[in-house]
Amino acid sequence: MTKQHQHGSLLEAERTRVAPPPMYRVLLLNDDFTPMEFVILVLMKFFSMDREQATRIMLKVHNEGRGLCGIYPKDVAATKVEQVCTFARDHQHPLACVMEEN
Ligand code: TYC
Repeated sequence: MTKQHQHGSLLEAERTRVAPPPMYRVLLLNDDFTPMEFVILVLMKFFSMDREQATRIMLKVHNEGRGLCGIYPKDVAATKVEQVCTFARDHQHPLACVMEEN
């Protein structure tokens, strides 16, 4: 279909444009047992942060109870949560990771 094809007064490309996907925040939650270094490693491994960024987010979670790791489409956010939860369980840490619609 050409760009010139019209429906009503709208060009086809305008009429069929889709909404952006809903985005989800991925958050880490604080607990009293997971080692700070483990949380830093999680943020580096699954959220592609350097050590400085990861340390800043870890301390924010430690001091404020929760902290933002990233914002992603639903399937990507769900995969991050699953990866973090599995990695934490595999190492016997209670670290919790959740997603929330933006
Ligand atoms: N509060 C933990 C401690 O003092 C560190 C920690 C930080 C745990 C962030 C979880 O998401 C977390 N060892």
